[in-house]
Amino acid sequence: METICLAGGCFWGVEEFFSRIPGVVSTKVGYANGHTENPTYEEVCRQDTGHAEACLIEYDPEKISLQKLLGRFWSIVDPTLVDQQGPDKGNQYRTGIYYLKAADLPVIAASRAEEQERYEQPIVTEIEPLRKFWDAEEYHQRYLKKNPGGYCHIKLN
Ligand code: MHO
Repeated sequence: METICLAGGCFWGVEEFFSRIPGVVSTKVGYANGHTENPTYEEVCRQDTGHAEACLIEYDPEKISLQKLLGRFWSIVDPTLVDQQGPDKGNQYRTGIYYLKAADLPVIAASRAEEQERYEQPIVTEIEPLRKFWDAEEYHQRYLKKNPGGYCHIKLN
């Protein structure tokens, strides 16, 4: 199994979207690549923690490639927006692709270059190694399965 960490705005919708994709084995939401330890949701909302709301996605590369997963990712974000997705604004809602192994980087770079052709504005999606991932609180995990009809900034179907 392989893992990639994606930030695409509010992590409730991002997790629900990816959990429905065949080949995705498991998902988990959390706070990525900020500078504070053990962040809580409240801190990420109100303070300058540097963390992005993100989803850790474990997938079976024999069923879905990273390239295909990234294609799905681009379909649910506006990668030209700075610190915003949908109506949610703030640094925690920036878009990001955080990789766990360096070998993924060329695939990610190629995918971004291809996606850039669709936009006149530059893609600002952060592409970095995953330095830190703090699990979000249990009530955020699979939030939209627990709360069907809950807030979701992306189109799930
Ligand atoms: N606008 C949503 C965002 C939730 S998300 C987990 C809310 O304020 O509830 O960031």
